[in-house]
Amino acid sequence: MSTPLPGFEEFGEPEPVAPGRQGPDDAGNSRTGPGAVSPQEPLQGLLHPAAADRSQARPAGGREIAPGAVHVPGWLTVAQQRELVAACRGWARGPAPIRHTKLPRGGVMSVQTVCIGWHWQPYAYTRTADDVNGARVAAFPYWIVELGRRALVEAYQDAAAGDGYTPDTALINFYDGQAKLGMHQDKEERSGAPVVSLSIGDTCVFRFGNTETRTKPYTDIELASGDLFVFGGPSRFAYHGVPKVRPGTGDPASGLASGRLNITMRVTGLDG
Ligand code: MD3
Ligand code: FE
Repeated sequence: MSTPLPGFEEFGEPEPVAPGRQGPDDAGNSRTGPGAVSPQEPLQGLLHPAAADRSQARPAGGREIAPGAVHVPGWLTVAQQRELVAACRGWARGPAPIRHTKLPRGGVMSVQTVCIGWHWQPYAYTRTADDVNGARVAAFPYWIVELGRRALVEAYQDAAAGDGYTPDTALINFYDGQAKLGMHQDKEERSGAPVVSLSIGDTCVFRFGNTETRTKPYTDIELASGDLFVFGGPSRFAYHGVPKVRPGTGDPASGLASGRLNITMRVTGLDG
């Protein structure tokens, strides 16, 4: 008998139906079969620029924490958060299910991760999830590329900032109330293109360090549901981590009853 992954029970729970929706299959997607809500098109298209209703969102532009590192609180509307949560639930089910990543020296990460586009396993990207079930990873949908470009335009307040930005992988991290992520650099990508991070659910303490050491100096920032963070330029290779999640701080209207979801899109610089 298999033991459910801690935290996955809540993450895998079907979200309540939003007011005004007929039901979970109003876009023709089954939420129970393989690949359910793993949409090449988001359910209601709210993540497409043309369809996005920004009236509930914070005005664009954010705070520059360090050169190239920009935090935009409240960037995603609640409706967009729900749509992203639904898509992430689909990817969490497969083709390679979400898991606690095993580290080469025998450790296991408290965070649970599922990847799209490319599969990340410490410390390399592959097209198949060899440390999970060997399945080929889910395709990276174009609507996420568009979302990433719009994130750069709005964070950097530069209409051209998204030009030529074509992320090809995303790591989707789920944190239960106890999960943490130690200070690390992301350097498996052979590209200095920015990383776009989206947070949903419980607030966390995000620790943004420096490029030289995994210790001080660092800046602690709270990342809440709907927040965008872009890491470009010299910040791209800075050490960072998540020392703490604040359980119970998220609004279930995001689609997540508990825990924290973080989506980071990246350019691997790999082909094939
Ligand atoms: C700065 N994730 O997946 S997002 C990761 O909240 C990761 O799950 C954290 O660190 C999370 O690797 C932090 C912010 C983030 C992500 C990637 C970065 C910041 C980054 C890569 C380079 C520099
Ligand atoms: Fe990271």
